[in-house]
Amino acid sequence: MSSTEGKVIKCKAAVAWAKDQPLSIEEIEVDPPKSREVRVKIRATGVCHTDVSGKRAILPFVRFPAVLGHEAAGVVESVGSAVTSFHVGDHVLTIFLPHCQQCPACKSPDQNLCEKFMVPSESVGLLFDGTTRMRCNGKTLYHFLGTSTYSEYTVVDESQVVKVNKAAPLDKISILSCGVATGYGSPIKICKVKPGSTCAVFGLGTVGLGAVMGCRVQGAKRIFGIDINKDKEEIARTFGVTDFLNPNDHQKPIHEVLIEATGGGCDFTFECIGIPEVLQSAINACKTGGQSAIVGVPAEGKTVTFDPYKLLYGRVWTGGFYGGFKPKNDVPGLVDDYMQKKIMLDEFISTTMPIDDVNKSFDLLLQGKIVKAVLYFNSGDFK
Ligand code: CXF
Ligand code: ZN
Repeated sequence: MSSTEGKVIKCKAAVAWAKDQPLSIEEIEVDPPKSREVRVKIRATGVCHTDVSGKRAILPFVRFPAVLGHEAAGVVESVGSAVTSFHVGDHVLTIFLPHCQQCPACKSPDQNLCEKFMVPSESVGLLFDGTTRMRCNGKTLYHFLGTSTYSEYTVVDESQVVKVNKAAPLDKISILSCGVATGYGSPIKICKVKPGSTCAVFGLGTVGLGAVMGCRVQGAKRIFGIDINKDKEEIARTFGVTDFLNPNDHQKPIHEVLIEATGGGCDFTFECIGIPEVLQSAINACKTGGQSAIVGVPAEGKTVTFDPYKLLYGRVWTGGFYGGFKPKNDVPGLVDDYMQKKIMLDEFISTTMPIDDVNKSFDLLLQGKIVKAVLYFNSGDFK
């Protein structure tokens, strides 16, 4: 039993008071977990584009004032009365995609879209019982994606935490909580890339580099990496890109360049940004019978137009959240793969900084200067 169990905890958090405002470092109050919840001490939390999009309110999943952050690793501080599968001191990742293990999707081996993920708009920012666990100066703070990891302590439903190997470094494995797994799983679980394939990955941020890593693990022969930031070439090659293309260096649309370079199109393409024109380009770059996966998340309300003949000629347009992984089944194995050096994680992390620098990390990400920033609350943890 921890000394804080059952009590309200006062701790540091980055609060997004309103759309487009810089986050503000505050002392907040965090309630104890209710019966099927877990209170986690966050040790490391990654900065994902979805957090930046949350701040800008271009996704439908945010209600202000909010505690953003969803990609994190931490230690269980206390558990609710009905929680049996977590104990104080367990090392966990928080995951935006619930895994209730009871709904039809969770029971199916081929689907990961837990029905708890389908939050009606009136429930945005609330935990599953329709209430919140955080306040600042008497004001209610809303949760983000059920996780809110830009707080030193957070309360999460038991379906949104996964127990992992205690020997694994929390700062490194925190990034398996969203971006890396989202990219890495897409060639493995969503498209099931075949050995010898030709693949193209559009957008070489964390998700795109994760997808490159997945293509390589599946035995792809040729992996095109596409990004308008020329500085991405070097890191992309370390992850397995064989051919780097910068659309700004070409007169023709990039899908035509790909069709020419491959003699007819790619077997698999992955759009890892969420821009409608790029989504079109990715389906256009597939050969007949090829597959294109939507992995990046477009802003709310964006639509794509496409030529139906692309699909009549046997192309498959697919997509999915969290790389098709089922969190409780797959995440412990991903952590173990990292420990056994079967997957890279360190190479994604460009900078590790205190939570106080959260706004700086958002700016660096938007400017394309970093791949992944990991934030921490206690300087002693990773020094
Ligand atoms: C997002 C995808 C859209 C729903 C919220 C989470 N994934 C990762 O950032
Ligand atoms: Zn994310």
